[in-house]
Amino acid sequence: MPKLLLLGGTTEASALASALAARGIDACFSYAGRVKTPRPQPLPTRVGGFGGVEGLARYLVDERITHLIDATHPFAAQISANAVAAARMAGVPLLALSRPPWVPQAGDRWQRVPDIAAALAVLAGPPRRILLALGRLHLAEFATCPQHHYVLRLVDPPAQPIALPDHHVLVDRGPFSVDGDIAVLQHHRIDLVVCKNAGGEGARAKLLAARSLGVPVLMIERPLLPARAEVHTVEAVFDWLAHTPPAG
Ligand code: 3Y8
Ligand code: NAP
Repeated sequence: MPKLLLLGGTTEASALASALAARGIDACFSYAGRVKTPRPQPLPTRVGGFGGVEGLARYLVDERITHLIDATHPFAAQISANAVAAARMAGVPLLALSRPPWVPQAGDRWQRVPDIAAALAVLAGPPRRILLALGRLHLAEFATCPQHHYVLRLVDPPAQPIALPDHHVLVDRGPFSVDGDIAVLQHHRIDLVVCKNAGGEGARAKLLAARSLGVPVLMIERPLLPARAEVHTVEAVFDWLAHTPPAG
């Protein structure tokens, strides 16, 4: 009998969790413990790191996991690299469930940069009004560009002072709506959206809102991940499960 470990934290992971629960497949859902109240899942759920590659490999063996599914976010590069190494160490088959990156459409005004450092170089110019839709983990790096007015969208209220002299915090969690994001851009007179190429639907609204208002977007492209088996749909995960014998 299969017993899955699902590394989650994305819209796609939640959709897969519902499908697994509906089919009565034995699976455990895993969160990193990044936010105060993560979305409840219809599967037994664990929260917190495993303790690096060795900790994850030990978990796979001790819990007799037969298949590992990495449905984390494309910018969660550390856990995804750990999953490749730990699955190999433990001899457990690994599949990534990911979403294709966004590509610019007609009407988009994107400037694409490879990483946050390159984004900061672009922001070295005169003051702007920026929707910084990167979450909490990388805010400190923007202190090198204090001249801008930043509208920060965070999942939880900030636990400590934010080192940006001119900012406004929006506490909200996605998935977001186009109308809602149009209202944010208009209300705050945003003239630049800075975001990650997350892909998927949960974070796309701000791109559609920017397109409709003609607001430029500074798009941070994804980090490189190690090679692994990868699909983009829940149905493809079930096909893989049907054709992948369990570990051991
Ligand atoms: C803890 C678990 C679901 C999953 C929903 C998706 C969509 C809504 C949009 C903006 C962009 C951002 C951020 C974002 C979105 C989904 C998805 C997605 C972006 C939750 C969640 C966890 C996290 C962690 C959080 C990060 C932050 C990133 C906010 C749950 C709500 C900016 C990424 O305060 C913090 O520490 C937040 C940290 C990692 C990135 C960062 O660097 O700060 N996500 N987000 C997961 C865990 O503990 O394992 O409560 O649902 C999940 C979701 N956030 O089932 O509906 O699928 O991507 N999350 C980005 O995409 O750019 C917001 O504001 O427009
Ligand atoms: P990360 O930098 O790749 O991972 C850092 C460490 O967090 C990992 O080494 C691991 O700790 C722990 N970890 C990460 N995801 C985990 C999970 N699902 N279950 C258990 N431990 C996990 O990850 P991140 O970018 O901080 O993202 C953390 C979570 O937020 C992930 O679940 C991701 O899907 C979700 N998320 C992230 C983003 C984003 O922009 N990064 C966006 C939306 C959702 P140990 O080494 O101790 O095992």
